[in-house]
Formats: sequence, C-alpha cells, structure tokens
Amino acid sequence: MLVKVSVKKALITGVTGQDGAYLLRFLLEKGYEVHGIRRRTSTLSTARIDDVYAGRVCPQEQVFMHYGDLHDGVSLMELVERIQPEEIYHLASQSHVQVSFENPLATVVDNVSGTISLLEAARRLNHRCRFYNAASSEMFGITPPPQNERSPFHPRSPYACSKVFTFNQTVNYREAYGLHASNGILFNHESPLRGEAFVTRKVTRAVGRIKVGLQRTLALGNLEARRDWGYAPEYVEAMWLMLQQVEPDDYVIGTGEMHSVGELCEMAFGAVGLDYRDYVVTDPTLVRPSEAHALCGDASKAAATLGWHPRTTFQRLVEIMVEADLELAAEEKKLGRLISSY
Ligand code: NAP
Ligand code: F7E
Repeated sequence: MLVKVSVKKALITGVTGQDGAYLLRFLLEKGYEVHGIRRRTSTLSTARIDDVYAGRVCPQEQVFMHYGDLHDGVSLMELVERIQPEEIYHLASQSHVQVSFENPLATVVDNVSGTISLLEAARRLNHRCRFYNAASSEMFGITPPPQNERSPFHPRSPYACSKVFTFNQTVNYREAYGLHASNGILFNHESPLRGEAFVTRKVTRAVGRIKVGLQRTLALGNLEARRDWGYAPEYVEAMWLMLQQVEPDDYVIGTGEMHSVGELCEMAFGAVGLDYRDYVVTDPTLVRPSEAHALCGDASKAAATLGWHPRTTFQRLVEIMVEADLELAAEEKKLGRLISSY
C-alpha cells in the first residue's frame, strides 16, 4: 500500500527575484512543496527560476506558479486560502531605493497593501500559517552603525518608509492576533542573480564588459556610501530559520563589515587587474535626494538564537560576482549582442 507522506507547503511572493530564486531552491531541497507568485509582465521575468520551473531541478509536482500582483489583494487572499500554506515568505516588493524616489506612490502602495493583504490572509488560516516579512536595513537610514534590533528607524526614502510600515504591521499582527509573524531586517545581500540596477551587480557587470572590450566607462553616483554586503544564498537560510523558531521575532541579518562603493569598485576592477579610477565616472543624476550613508548589521541576536552566521567574505563575494559576469561578457562578445540578464 502506498502511504502519502505529507510535505510542508510554502508560498513565496517575489519568487522571480534574487532572493525568491534562492529560497525556492533551498525549500525544494528541504522537500517542501513550493508555490510561487509571479506577476504578469510583457517580457518574461522568470529567467532566474526557469530551470526549476521546467522541471529540471525537481519533480514538477513539487513546484507550482500562480499569477498575482501586490496591489490585487483579492487575488492574493484567494490564493492563500486555496493553497493553505504552512509558511508564507513575503519577498515581493518594489525594491529599488532610487526608483522609489521617482515612483513614491506606486512603491508605497504596492509594498504596504500587498503586505496587509497577505498578513490578513495568513491570520484567517487560524494559526496554521507562519509569516516572514522582508523588512530592510534601509529602515535605519541615518541611525549610526552598527545597527541592531534595538536601533531606531530613521528611513531616508519612500522605499524605506514603506518597509517601516510593513515592519510595524507585521509586529502588530503578531501582538494583536498571535500570528507567528517575523521580520527579517536584512542588510544588503548580493549574488550573480542580483538585479543589474543595484550597485554591486552594476559594477561587476561593467568589470566583465570592460575587461573583454565591450564597454569603456561606468557611471556611478555616491562613491562614499557604505554598505554591509553579504552573500544572498546564506540570507535565505536565515529567513527559513526564523520560521522554524517556536516564537516569532525580528532579526537583523548582516555580516558586521562595511565597505564603501569606492572600495567595492577598487576590489572588483582589481580582481581583473584594472584600476577603477581609469573607468569610473560620477554622474550627479545617480545621487539620491537623501541617502543612508552607513549601514552595518550587528547580527549577534541571529547568531545566538538562530545559530546563523555569515560564511562568505566580502572579497569572495566580489570574486564570485566578477567571475560570473566575466563569463557572461565573454558569451556576449562571442554572440555579438547584449545578453539581458536580470
Ligand atoms: P528583487 O530581486 O528586486 O525581487 C523583487 C520581487 O518582487 C520580484 O520577483 C518582482 O517581480 C516582485 N514584485 C515587484 N513588484 C511586484 C508586484 N507589484 N506584484 C508582484 N510581485 C512584484 O528583490 P530581492 O533582492 O530578491 O529582495 C527580496 C525582498 O527583500 C524585497 O522585498 C526587498 O525589498 C527585500 N530586501 C532585499 C535586500 C537585498 O539586499 N536584496 C535587503 C533587504 C530587504 P518581477 O520579477 O516581475 O519584477
Ligand atoms: O545602492 C550607492 C547608492 O541600489 C547601494 C536593495 O536591495 O539593499 C538595496 O538597497 C549604495 C547606495 O542598494 C550607484 O547611493 C552609488 O548608497 O545597490 P543599491 P540599496 O539602496 O542599499 C537594501 C538593504 C534593500 O532593502 C533594497 O531593496 O550604492 N550607489 N552609485 C549606487 N547605487 C545604484 N543602485 N546605482 C549606482 O549607480
């Protein structure tokens, strides 16, 4: 007689993004049945997960994709009700800080309303569902580093303001309804799957193209800004660990090390024997109206409670990204055309 072993069901919003793609693989490896929410876009946005989706990474009955959009609360709630996930990882958001200055309303409305709809949907599952909210180190803004769970928020962009709201809303659902809802206050985390509009990937992509002769200069904004950059696959593990705890809580996740954008350039260009000062130009239009100047995470609570520790150094992270983007650039050169990445 065949006995059907029940597997845990997880729902990931933002499954087509950097973190969604790593979390999807992580949960599949743990044996979860994973449901992902993607939105309809005129050009396909599933490149990061196509190998999974096509059934090459896992059996197709282990992964399911659904259309949904952050501003369509009705369909989000209907999806949660239908899927009945034990864990929701809410990662979808307009996640680009600079863009949030240009599209403040869309950023805030989507980020905030999507989170409320999902929290409300989780609440209606009557304690059968745990909830992870992707909060952000950007919430600390100009609070001096190092920042931890007790540091005050001083958001410096529409994006950061929206994340403060979702953070508080998540805490409120925990306190008001006893929902197992946790906030991950993640500092910047990067990888070869990082979107090309974020500074690490913008730099490593340019390094690859400049090295093979396909690009001459790289325009950047504020070279003085300092960030705590970690390796994304390790950060999705922290999300999962938060939902495995008996009690829900909020955790800072970061490496505790901070570097400037200038140092990032020095290391990335240096990795292929180039001096960034010969290629990087500054463009005032890329400087933000207000900036979070220095962010550095003190993740000692996550270390003590979750047993989470960063493993990849900044130097190794930069090497991983430069190596991947050198390969991509070499492929572009061979094909004679730009390969649109993420
Ligand atoms: P990302 O690569 O920009 O991915 C964002 C995801 O959200 C994509 O799947 C995107 O879909 C989806 N999305 C955006 N707007 C949507 C909408 N209106 N409806 C449905 N889906 C929508 O971001 P990430 O780096 O993976 O980050 C994941 C989450 O963590 C985000 O909430 C981000 O704000 C937060 N966070 C990130 C970092 C970091 O350093 N990466 C640090 C702290 C917090 P498309 O693919 O269709 O665009
Ligand atoms: O900028 C400076 C820029 O866009 C980092 C998101 O995942 O992490 C990310 O937000 C720094 C900033 O990331 C350029 O001014 C200089 O100081 O890579 P970024 P971010 O703004 O820190 C947080 C934790 C999130 O939550 C967000 O979702 O680099 N910078 N020149 C530049 N940044 C960009 N993008 N482009 C430049 O040309």
